[in-house]
Amino acid sequence: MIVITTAMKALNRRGFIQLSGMGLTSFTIPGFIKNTTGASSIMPIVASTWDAGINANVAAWKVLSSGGTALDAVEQGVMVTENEISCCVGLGANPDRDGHVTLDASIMDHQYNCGSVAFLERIKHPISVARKVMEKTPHVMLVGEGAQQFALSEGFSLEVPTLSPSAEKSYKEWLKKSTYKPIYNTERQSAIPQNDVAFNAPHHLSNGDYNHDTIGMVALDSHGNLSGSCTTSGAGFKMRGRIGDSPIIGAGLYVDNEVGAVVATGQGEDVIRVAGASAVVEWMRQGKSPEQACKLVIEKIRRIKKEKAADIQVCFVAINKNGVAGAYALHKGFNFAVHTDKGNQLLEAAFLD
Ligand code: SD4
Repeated sequence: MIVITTAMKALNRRGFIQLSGMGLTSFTIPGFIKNTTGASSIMPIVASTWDAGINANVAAWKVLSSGGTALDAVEQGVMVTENEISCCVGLGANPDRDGHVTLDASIMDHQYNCGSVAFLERIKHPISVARKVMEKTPHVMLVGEGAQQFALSEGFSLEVPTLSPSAEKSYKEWLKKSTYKPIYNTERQSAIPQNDVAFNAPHHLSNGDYNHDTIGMVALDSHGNLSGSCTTSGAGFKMRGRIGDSPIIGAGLYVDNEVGAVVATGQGEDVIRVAGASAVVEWMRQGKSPEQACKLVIEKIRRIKKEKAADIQVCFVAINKNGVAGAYALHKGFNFAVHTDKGNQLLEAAFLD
């Protein structure tokens, strides 16, 4: 049984689902079900950010539905997005303002093990390097040249440092003005005008395909364990050396197997200043639903940012130990994808404004 806590309107041909009423967008499945032998088993669930989450969820679900671990699911899921050309994930993404693509990623399992990389260049799958940091080093985070050296020592290939055609086009366009003006929801396939490249990315790639942003994913497996992952090129045309929230454990990603798993997307600086993902987990520990917990932290960001909150977007996606998924955003326009045994659906997140 799937319960959507708000009336649901099935919308367009792409299978998009909008939850009306703006109030609630929790996606609930029973965490514990009885199998034929009468023993309890757990129904897996995976949730991820933005439109790109749909494809990523498919790969994650393959792992989850065959009894695999949430950790494998969240790695393999976001690798799909790292393999695609987009504005904001993987080597095809937009560069920093000096013309270099620098990638951030993090991963966390059900036992508080975590690993991350930041400011990593020329490596195709930063999420897998983050996992190696977690599993093979005594550290949690490696950055820049050191992270790249480690990746090479683990057998990852050094890719050519050329920009993808779409990134090159966007970069040249951006250089004309070189302004830093955040445009939120660039991740969304239809949210902003085509060819608007001010801070993040063009809405469409040069070949006409839709663009997307940071992919964050949280999953619960059939063993009852949670894990999460996040991978991004960060803010397009950022200052060289800038690192966002995505590789910061507790900010862009946090997993507490007693409670839930949370991932963030949007303006990383404002996620970091509230220890975003960790804060959402703590609200869930106090009994809030995933959506309520996300909302409470979004409200805090708005209190802190005051009128400047109008210029940024921040969004959280959370799942709890019972297999309930929820999300919340500062502004309209954030969507997230949830896959259960009932299918893979794109949901419209609730928002403050
Ligand atoms: C960052 N949080 O680097 C990332 C970017 C992002 O949707 O998620 N954009 O700040």
